[in-house]
Amino acid sequence: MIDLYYWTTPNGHKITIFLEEAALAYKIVPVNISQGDQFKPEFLAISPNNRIPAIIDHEPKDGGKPIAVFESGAILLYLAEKTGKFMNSDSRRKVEATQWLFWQMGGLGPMAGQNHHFSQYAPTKISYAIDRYVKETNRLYGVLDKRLADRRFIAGEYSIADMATYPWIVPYERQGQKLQDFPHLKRWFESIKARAAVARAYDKAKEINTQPTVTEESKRILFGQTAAAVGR
Ligand SMILES: N[C@@H](CCC(=O)N[C@@H](CS)C(=O)NCC(=O)O)C(=O)O
Repeated sequence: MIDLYYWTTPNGHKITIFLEEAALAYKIVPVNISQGDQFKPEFLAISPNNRIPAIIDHEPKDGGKPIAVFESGAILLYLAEKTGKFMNSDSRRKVEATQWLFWQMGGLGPMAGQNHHFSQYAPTKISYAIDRYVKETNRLYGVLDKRLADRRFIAGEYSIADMATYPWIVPYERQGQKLQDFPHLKRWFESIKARAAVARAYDKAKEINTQPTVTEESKRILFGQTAAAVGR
């Protein structure tokens, strides 16, 4: 049994997608980041960066004590290694999936996140910042479109790289992007959306929360955090 510390955001969806695809037994522990649950000491003990997602695996492969993992990319790698699924063990094919997983973690996720922030949440509309992140998101969509021109999935076969990337394309309109500008990406996006496990993952989200995560009230909790947020 895996405990998934989760909220209904792109980084959270990555892990419900994996768990549904692999048909692993899991229990969702909601961490309502709009209300500040991410600062509770019991959550910080497993996720010191005060961010969802995190997991506790109560039945690790080595049969030892439970293992806690934070950072969605590390969780996907951990689960792929645990199950032997969604990441080929051949080192050449494995590096295809891992480099694109890191591309999502270090590029698409943070850039699209800043895009959302400056386009939608910042109290003042700073055109330089909006333009910078909308353009950088556009460049990253272009990179992905090119990558998908001659393969069905990002690493060739369906993998954790697709699971990490898909939830960050779902809000493409909010990112100022048009899927029709990226035909290969669009074809890939629709094929992932059509997967039953992906639909189940997004249905799970609706059971947990149907409200927007960022509201006028939650902005005070989510934005402007300093070291004091984690008790320093
Ligand atoms: N690099 C981290 C980012 C996680 C992240 O930013 N999580 C957001 C939700 S998508 C969060 O927990 N935010 C809480 C906060 O900002 O206090 C990962 O991929 O796990």
